[in-house]
Amino acid sequence: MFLGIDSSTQSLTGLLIDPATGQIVQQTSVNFGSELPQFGSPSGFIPGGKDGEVHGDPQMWLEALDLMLSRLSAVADLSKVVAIAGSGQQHGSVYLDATFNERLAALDAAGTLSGQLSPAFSRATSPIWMDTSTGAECAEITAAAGGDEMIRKISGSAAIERFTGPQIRRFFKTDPESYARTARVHLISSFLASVLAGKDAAIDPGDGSGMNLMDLASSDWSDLLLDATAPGLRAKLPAVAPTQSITGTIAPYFSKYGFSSSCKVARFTGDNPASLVGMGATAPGNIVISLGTSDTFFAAMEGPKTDPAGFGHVFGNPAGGFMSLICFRNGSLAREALRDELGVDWSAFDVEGLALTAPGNAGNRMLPFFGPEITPRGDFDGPVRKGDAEFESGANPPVQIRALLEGQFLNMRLHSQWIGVKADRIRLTGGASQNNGIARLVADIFQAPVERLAIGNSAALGAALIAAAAAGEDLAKLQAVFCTTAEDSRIEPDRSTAAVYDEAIVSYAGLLKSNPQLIS
Ligand code: ADP
Ligand code: XUL
Repeated sequence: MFLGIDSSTQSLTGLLIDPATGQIVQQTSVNFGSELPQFGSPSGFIPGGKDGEVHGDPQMWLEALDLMLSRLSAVADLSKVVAIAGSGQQHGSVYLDATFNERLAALDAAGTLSGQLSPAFSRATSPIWMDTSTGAECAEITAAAGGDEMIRKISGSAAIERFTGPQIRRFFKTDPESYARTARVHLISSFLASVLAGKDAAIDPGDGSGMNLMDLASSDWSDLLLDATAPGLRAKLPAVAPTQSITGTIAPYFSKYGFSSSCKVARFTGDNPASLVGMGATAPGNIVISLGTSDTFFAAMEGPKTDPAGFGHVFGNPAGGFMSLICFRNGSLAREALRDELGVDWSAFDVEGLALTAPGNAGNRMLPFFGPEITPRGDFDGPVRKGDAEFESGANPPVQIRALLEGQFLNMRLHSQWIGVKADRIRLTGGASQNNGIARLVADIFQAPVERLAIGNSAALGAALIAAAAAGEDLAKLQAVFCTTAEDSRIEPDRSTAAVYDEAIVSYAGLLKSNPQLIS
């Protein structure tokens, strides 16, 4: 069997596959907010950060790993696991002092991970992808590296607030002593891989390309970008190594969950690159839309093409080559905010709720941003509504809901045009993908068929497939078995709505342009 672990924004999941039978053997999740309330992170991050700061608690991720493995070991024989791989929410970083390696090597099964490793944190909390506090650092890095286009060409992305390089620079500026004490900066993915292997793990190109530090062409750190970011940074970073490769064997600590001492720990990657694998989309042809805490839009890419507007990214594709990715911060969090504001449940967002209104929403439009947005960049503190008086006053729930959802997917269509491929087929994943009303709307707005896979957690599945591939199994063959679409899951677009949405995208773009909260 192979184990995939996904440490996402709101939960940590373990998923076991058996390639011999083509079955998912078990999957189990730990929800950070509800199951680990002692960390005060109801949505997976520490609320109330100032000036755009959003941090998570690395102790919480360690507790969740112990808890998930103890649960999994109660229902599955983990001695049969040949290899483990994993994925983490991207861009988030963990800061460790010089004792980290010794502590990893000395892990005692009688204690807990967080109890034994927390003293090695040189920064108590970890900035995560929702953090927008590094505007000044992005400008400084851009100037020092020779401009926007240079950074984009080398790393695949302009300097981006949530990316790890700008976050590291901010730490260096605000707390230089702790930065100096930091011997290792890990991504969440490589941090968890290090813990499982009991030794320092490399970063893979899929997650490494989300740092504004890696040279896409060579898959190594760029000296120009390192120097523009913070002093002495190369020595603080792990190496970059291919996604389908092995870090080492599992640390003896984990024998308490039944793992064999020969179990391998493969490379960990970012949740989106892992999801590309788990959605069977590593070769060009499928576009994936993931509706998790954030909404993301991604696809395998023939060659590295960057977004001239600076919002989209090029990441390493775990199967080789590249992938495009665009991230929308106001994904499920905005849908949840409107749902709670209106006092309705998800059924109001589903087919029946949407049937109360017509495609195009009679011209009522919403900029669907309930908090800061990254695509496009803007300091929104609530949605912007434009339409008839009743709508603008916030009344009439069905019209509000359609305006939010149409706004989200028009915004996605508008900001994915730079990739230059017409979607032949969209594969939908993430928590909100099970909502049939939302799935239908995606098909109509993109005028492309939408499919959903039989398995919901594509990042954890992708990680399990990466583990198997790193141990020598054939990835494409495994994808053909595991990445199958659910029976009757295909939704064809309603062609009669094409003209409505072609018009809607123009009026949406106009509303966006005229908005003063947008940051250019
Ligand atoms: P992440 O991996 O980022 O933690 P998930 O992919 O697990 O997130 O998605 C979780 C989110 O999915 C929930 O927070 C919720 O907002 C959303 N969700 C779950 N069910 C529905 C539904 N039926 N309709 C719309 N959204 C839903
Ligand atoms: C991608 C991004 C998010 C996180 C959390 O660039 O910031 O999708 O990976 O899922």
